[in-house]
Amino acid sequence: MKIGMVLYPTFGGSGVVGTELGKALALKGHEIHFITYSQPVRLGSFRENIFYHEVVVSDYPLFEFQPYETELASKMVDVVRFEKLDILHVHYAIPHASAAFMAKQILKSQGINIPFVTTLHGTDITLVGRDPSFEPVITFCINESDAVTAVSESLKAATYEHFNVKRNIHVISNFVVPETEKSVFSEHMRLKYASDGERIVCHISNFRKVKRVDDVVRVFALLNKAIPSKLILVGDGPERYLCERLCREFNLCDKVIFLGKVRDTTHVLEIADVFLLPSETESFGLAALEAMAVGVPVISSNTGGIPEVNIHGFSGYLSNVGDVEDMAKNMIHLLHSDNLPTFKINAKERSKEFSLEKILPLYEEIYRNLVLNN
Ligand code: GMT
Repeated sequence: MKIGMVLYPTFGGSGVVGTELGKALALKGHEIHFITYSQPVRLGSFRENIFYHEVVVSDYPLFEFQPYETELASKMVDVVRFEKLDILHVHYAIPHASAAFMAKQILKSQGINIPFVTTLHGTDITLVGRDPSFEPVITFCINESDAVTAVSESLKAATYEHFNVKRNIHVISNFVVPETEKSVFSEHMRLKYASDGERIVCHISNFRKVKRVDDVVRVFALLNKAIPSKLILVGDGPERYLCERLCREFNLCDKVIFLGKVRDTTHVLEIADVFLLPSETESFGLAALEAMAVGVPVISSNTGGIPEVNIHGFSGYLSNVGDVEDMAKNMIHLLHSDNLPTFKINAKERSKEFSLEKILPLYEEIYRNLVLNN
């Protein structure tokens, strides 16, 4: 099939899922056309069956706000027509689903019928989408999509709860991609960040409020009183400053390492002992799954879709949002040398439930049904 994949090209989870899905489909022989405003970070180098169409946004002086949605819809029309696409798959409802709807109507007027699939990822429903200024458009686009998928049961339930949506929503979980590169774990690398006997805690996010990065520092402060350890923080965003301030306040500057944005996080995760995700809300928690896939257990909040990924007492532990004492207590228990090896094995085992081989055919089946019935 010829598939147009529309996504955010940045470090966000929805862009990662869309890019990895496109790459995996291309490997299976499908022709994938990525449509977005900049090259997706996970796209990597030249590959067979992959094409990238950049949406260039005009900066005409009249526009105080650039009309990205209009340019995106026009680009979709162009790519569908001239590359003869069979289907469009848009990741994250805002504004991708409404742009796809617009493109579909334009193409219809030209005698071309193109189905589109919308994948809901999280904040498009739980935070941004619920904003009354977006709600009517989101509701309409979800109802008008030819198929809708959500990355967890929890996100599906949230969609029915907050929007006037009656249609079927397929739950297709996020997935982990098997490593193509060889592991680079080395004791030498680990010793650069933590001395012998110290544990390494890792957190990866976009440092937005919803991630509660201050809780990451608070949990680490409690842990560090009991177990000598280091905290590696990957990513950047609006709450980083707050995080840095807290580290100074708690006198932890020599124990916390801010790496900033990292393209391939696997190599950082390989030297970690535990991953910490205390989010306020999380539709799935792809970062946690990626940690588990390299054998790193997870201490997390029990919100949204996280309990569908992290199993309490098996691949890690879950606590109520904001309960930093409980998270620290669980982390101390998990990091004990009698427990850690089992949790590491379990985390990896659990991640296998989300293997690419299990998930990819579910998307292909949706595409096939729509294309055959088009
Ligand atoms: O976590 C973010 O803020 C980024 C956001 C995105 O849309 O790029 O992530 C959401 O989608 C990911 C991929 O499906 C999920 O794993 C994340 O849980 C979800 N984030 C939230 O729900 C906060």
